[in-house]
Amino acid sequence: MIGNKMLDAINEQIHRELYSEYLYLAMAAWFRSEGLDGFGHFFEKQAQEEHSHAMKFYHHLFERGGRVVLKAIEEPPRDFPGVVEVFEQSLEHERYITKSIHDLVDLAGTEKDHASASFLTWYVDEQVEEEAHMDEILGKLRMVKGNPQGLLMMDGKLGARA
Ligand code: OFO
Repeated sequence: MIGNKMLDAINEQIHRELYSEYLYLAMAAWFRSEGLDGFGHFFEKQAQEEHSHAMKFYHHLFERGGRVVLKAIEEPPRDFPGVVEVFEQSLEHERYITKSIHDLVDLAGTEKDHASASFLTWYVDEQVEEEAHMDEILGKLRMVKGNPQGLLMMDGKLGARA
């Protein structure tokens, strides 16, 4: 059975992952409203991934005899200043999520919760990928420097995200 500290901390993490889903969906909606449907598609997929991250925690709590408590999800931004800024914000958000995962790993250590420590290794690895992915796209966008042709080429590429 999971301890109360870990239970509360994972419930907070479920909220963070669901907020991530909401944030990326807001970004997707903004891109689609700007006519960049490929970028929109990319962030819709990202939002789906965040949902699956939340659900993995959700099922973990039930497997450990814990109770899932869902909290209110705050409204994400409606508008974004530009394409590069969206990726800067996404990278910053992923770094924040990485820190929260590392804090959970630390808590699992102090609580001697070996089951959670083992479960969390998947998230530690996933966050390396999440940050690298956003960083890579950000790097390309900085190279493109708002050039419409380059932007449309990237829109086509990101629109193919499976
Ligand atoms: Fe769930 O990794 Fe992104 O936020």
